[in-house]
Parts: sequence; C-alpha cells; structure tokens
Amino acid sequence: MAALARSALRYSARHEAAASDSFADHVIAGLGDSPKWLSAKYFYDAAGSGLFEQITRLPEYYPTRTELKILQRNARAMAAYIPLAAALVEFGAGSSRKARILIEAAPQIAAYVPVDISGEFLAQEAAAVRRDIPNIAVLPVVADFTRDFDLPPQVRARPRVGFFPGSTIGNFEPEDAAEFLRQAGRILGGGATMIVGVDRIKDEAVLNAAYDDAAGVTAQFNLNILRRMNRELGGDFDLAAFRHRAFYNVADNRIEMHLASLKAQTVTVAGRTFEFREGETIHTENSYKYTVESFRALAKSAGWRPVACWTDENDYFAVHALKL
Ligand code: AVI
Repeated sequence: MAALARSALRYSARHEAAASDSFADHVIAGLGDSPKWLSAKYFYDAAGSGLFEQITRLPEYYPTRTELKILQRNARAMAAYIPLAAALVEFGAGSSRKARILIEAAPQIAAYVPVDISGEFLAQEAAAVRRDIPNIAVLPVVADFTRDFDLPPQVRARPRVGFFPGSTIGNFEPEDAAEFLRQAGRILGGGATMIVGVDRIKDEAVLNAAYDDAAGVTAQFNLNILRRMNRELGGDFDLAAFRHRAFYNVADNRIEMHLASLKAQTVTVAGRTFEFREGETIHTENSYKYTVESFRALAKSAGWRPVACWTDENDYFAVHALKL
C-alpha cells in the first residue's frame, strides 16, 4: 500500500469531529480523551505501509489471499455485472493488483479510474497499468475517496462500476460505511454497479490470530504509530513500555486493536503531557466483520440493491456486487 494511501480512513465521525486534520491536533484530542484513541489512518506512513504489505503475506492474515482467490475464480461471473464500455472506479486504489483481475476478465471495461490520496504512488501504478494494458484509458484521480470528488470528464458518459476491495470498508464505523456507500452512489450516478470486498464473521480464534500473528508483524504495525508520534511530534514514547493487544469483540462484530501501557507512566507528545495508568490502552483500530446478510442490509440502507455475492470454501470473505 502506498504511503498515506489510507489516510482517508476515519476511526469514527465523532472522533474526526473532535480533531482537525493535523496529526498534532488529532493526537491531542485522542490522547486527551477517555478512553484514549487514535485514528487508524495514521498507521500508514512509509514504514506502516511497508508493514501492512508484510501483514498481507502472513500465514494468519487470510483476507488478502482469500479475496484474491475469490476474484480469480469468479472474475468472469463478476464481468457479467459490468456494462459495455464501462469505467471501473477504484476507491483508495493502492496497488492495482485486484483491479487487473477484473480488467482482464471484462474486456468491456474501457477506462480505469484509480482514486487515491497518494499522488506519487497513484501515478506510478497508473503508468504500469497503461504499459501492461494499453487498450484501456487509465485516468487517475488524486482525491480523498471518503469525500466528494469529481470523476474525469472522459468517463461522465460511460456506465460506472465502483470497486472497493480489501475489506477496507470494515475500518469504518458502520454508520460511516453506510455514508461512504451513499456517497459512492452519488459519485457513480444512477444505474451504477459497485463491487465490494468484505471480511466475514467467523471463528474467533481465526480472527484473533489474523490480528495478532506469531511473527509479531501486526504488533510492529500497531506500535509504529508511537514511533511516528516520536518522530513527527517530538514524542518520548518508550515502545518497550507498550504492548499490542488485538481481540475480537463479539458484541460489536469487530476486531479491536489497542496499545496497552505496561506501567503507570507520563508521556510528552505534541507539546502536551499525558498520563497513563498501568494497563490503560490507546484504541487504535476497529476492523468490522459482517455476515453476508448484515452487509446486504447495510448496503440496502445506503440505497444499493445487492445482486450477487461470491465467497470462498471456508466462508471467510465475501465479494458483493451491488446495483443502484
Ligand atoms: C486495511 N484494513 C482492511 C486492514 C484490516 O484488516 O482491517 C488493516 C489491518 N490492521 C491490522 N491488520 C490489518
């Protein structure tokens, strides 16, 4: 994933409202609150993006390879939902690996519109897709995909298909996920199709292992936010005095990631001082899981009509097709 590629993710609308766009203001609001929190969007500096790439290859982290398998096995069936001369609009594009599977299986796709906040990475990916698939128009848009943005004029007359893989939708609070889908519908317009990857509710042990891997990569990914505050905001976090905690919250259908303070301590960051009790945590991420039905209900509440769903032999992950 590109550095900052996911910086559009919100921990929740409430938290976002409490903090302005600057990292320092965000940290002051989150660490000054009770319980303490930080937005998962700040995981993705260059080091965090590299660690996330490593996570996607871990034996315990099933989502990436499961979704890839679902896409590979069902791309032709998915292509049946893609109209002639369509534009494929990928929200938060990052790497084009998953979009390429759809593009190869659906020669009727005439344009690919990757949308990402990281302009540099987007330009590199766009150049690679242009080189490898010369017969489609590649029209990158540098934008925060959670906010309103304009589609390039060249695709306005084309049928549009949205693509949002990776279960990134799970990192939104459910009400924000519905708002995102509503907004995607407004951007794509009437008659649009949307293809969304969603992680499913499953055995707790499988979920817990995926977010607390034996090699400790997810722990490093979580702790990296402390390293980032030290570097960018003059913080004095002792990384050895915090521990990664990840667990499945059954009542709320979500993995929660926290950083737990191993002792009572005082930390200075962004020019402020924050007290930690022993065992007190900073809540750094939620990753919501859905059943096929609960995701369909969410999509319907946002104005979309679920038309198809593809899954894997373990029922771990689902790729949904929605129509406006
Ligand atoms: C980016 N997102 C879909 C990942 C997830 O599974 O929620 C982020 C992640 N956090 C820890 N491991 C992976």
